[in-house]
Amino acid sequence: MEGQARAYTNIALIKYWGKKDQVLMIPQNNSISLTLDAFYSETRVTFDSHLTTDQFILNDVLRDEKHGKKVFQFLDLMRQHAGITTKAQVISENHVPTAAGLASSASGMAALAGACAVALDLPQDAVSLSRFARRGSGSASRSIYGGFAEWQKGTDDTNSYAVSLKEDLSTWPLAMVFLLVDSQEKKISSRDGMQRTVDTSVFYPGWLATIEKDLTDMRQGIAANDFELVGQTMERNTMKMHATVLGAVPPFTYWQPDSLKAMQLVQEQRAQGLPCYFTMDAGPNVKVLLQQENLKAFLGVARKTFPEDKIVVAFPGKGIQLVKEFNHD
Ligand code: 2P0
Repeated sequence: MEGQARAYTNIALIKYWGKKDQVLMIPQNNSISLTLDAFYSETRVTFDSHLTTDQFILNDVLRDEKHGKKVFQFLDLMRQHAGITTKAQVISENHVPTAAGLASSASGMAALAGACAVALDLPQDAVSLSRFARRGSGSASRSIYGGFAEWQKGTDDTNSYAVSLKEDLSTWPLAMVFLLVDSQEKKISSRDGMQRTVDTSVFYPGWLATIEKDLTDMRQGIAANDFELVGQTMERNTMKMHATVLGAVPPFTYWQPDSLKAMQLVQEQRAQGLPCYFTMDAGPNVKVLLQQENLKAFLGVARKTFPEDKIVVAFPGKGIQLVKEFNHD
């Protein structure tokens, strides 16, 4: 009853921002992402009848009930699927570049879902894995696939899952540069932030009213390898997401002064003829989408404003990898 998986993180170009059902993790809108190679999670799970409690070890540290809550809840769900009560040990490693300060529930929960599916002999096709991963963390549903994926919101547990839009990007070399901004304030988690926004933001109806147009444009841009269309649509979508949180009660923002500096850098470069666009998630870091042919020029400029250790380059990544055979050394 052992399974192991590796999953890469993904960044949403069209954001998942709001749930319809907080238990089943049914989102308010479809989202579209790019899986990246720079950050990944490797997880091994062992269901063992000798264990009296679940154990979660992340990056060599045993996590307590509070810090392991999402993992333990996910194990309960997988046990239900398998019809067992056996406790499990989860050993997970997040591979994140030094000083990046990035944690990812997307790669972590996707890897855990894959490892559990192997260990419990549950279905391991992409749709089933995406459905399992979604229950751990919404964005994890998209990390099953390499390249571009779309999480189709669906209406219930069976039809809310991600599908691949374009896995092979060998004819369209893209890159994403992370400009890492230190957060001084206590973070509002994406889960709490999106719920407060759905419940209270006067701008949330505007988000929902315009999302279909963003999705249509993004799908068209990806299908046609149209960098401008993908970039413009991504940037306007992230700006709208961040506008909704200003209308929440009480209002909040994920931006820090250096986030604005990074956004300005991108817009200035674009005005000077270098095609690049930014996106931001539930935190202050800025992620810049580029074509690889412009990477060197962009990095040259970025290094004048941001220290080397605050710049991380990522390329499109692969889908989930399941490991069925174990080496017990
Ligand atoms: C996304 N984010 O599409 C959006 C954009 C943050 C901003 O998915 O509550 O950790 O576990 O489903 O997946 C981060 O939220 O939230 C996220 P839960 P999750 O990537």
